[in-house]
Amino acid sequence: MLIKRPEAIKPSEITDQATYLERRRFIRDSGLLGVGVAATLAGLPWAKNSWAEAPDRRPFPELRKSPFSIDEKLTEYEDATSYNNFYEFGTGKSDPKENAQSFVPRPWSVVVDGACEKPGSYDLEDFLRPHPLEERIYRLRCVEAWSMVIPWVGFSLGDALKRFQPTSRAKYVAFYTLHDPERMPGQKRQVLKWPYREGLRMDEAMHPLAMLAVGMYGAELPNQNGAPLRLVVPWKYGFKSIKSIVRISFTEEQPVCTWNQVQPNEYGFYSNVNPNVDHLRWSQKKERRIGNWLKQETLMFNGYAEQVASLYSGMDLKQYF
Ligand SMILES: Nc1nc2c(c(=O)[nH]1)N[C@H]1C(S)=C(S)[C@@H](COP(=O)(O)O)O[C@H]1N2
Ligand SMILES: [Mo]
Repeated sequence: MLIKRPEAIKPSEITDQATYLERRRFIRDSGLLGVGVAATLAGLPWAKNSWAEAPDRRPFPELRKSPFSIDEKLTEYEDATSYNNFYEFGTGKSDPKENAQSFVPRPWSVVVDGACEKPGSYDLEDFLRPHPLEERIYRLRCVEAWSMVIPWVGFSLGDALKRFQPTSRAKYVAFYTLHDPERMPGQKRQVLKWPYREGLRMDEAMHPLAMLAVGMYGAELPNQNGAPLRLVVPWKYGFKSIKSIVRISFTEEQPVCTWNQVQPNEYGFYSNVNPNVDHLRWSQKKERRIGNWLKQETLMFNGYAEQVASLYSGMDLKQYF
């Protein structure tokens, strides 16, 4: 199937900004926009997860819908793009949006190395080309006990990894964020050991739920959400979902992971969402869904237990937290 990535979209196919604003104005003037409008819009088939939620990014038309999607109310686009963790752009929740505006996530390449037959440095376009994009609505549970529901755009991580033909020595896969303090000003301070690094066991990485995302809400990723390429591992705490990836490395040993490196007694390598294993400093039993008043129960593996629990059978999840 031929997939149109933003680069391949003809201008005539894109609703331009003016038309978009016109449409938006029409919706507002006709009284649709207001209290509860997100719910209203979300209920309309043409508007559900529409790129109209992401006016500043180029849309991905004709996304296929993934059967992995959950049926829960989406977090408001505004919340998902202004309440972020992305320490490369500052440690406050509103810092990433503010400080990532001038970041240009192009040109971009991804180095693939380590235990594989096809290592190399790939232009982002070449890296993405073989993969049909789809929309997947996933829960995102931060270790800080808040959560969101986000419609990602991307594809299964495993489909990408297979192309590089990992060898039998590949037991883990490591991910690295761009390290460029001029473009990521938060890296001028040593709040973390840069670059941000994350990792998965090979079987976790190959699980179809693990995803590489290039967009959200039907359009390209905003910078603050990890443009142009990020990981999304919905059954793990949010910090495993590393942003702005420039290197993927197949390793024999368990890779160093940034938060685990900083506080190994608070942030484990696995970091599977688990209401029964408290953080050293707070309970993980409940979470605040951004946009809701009342807290809700946190689900085992963030609600993905049926799909992923078998990856950890026989493991003591209190020990391997
Ligand atoms: N490179 C990098 N990736 C990162 C982070 C970060 O600080 N740097 N924060 C993580 C954390 S703690 C969370 S909860 C999610 C937040 O993703 P979002 O801002 O898109 O919701 O990104 C994760 N990925
Ligand atoms: Mo997080």
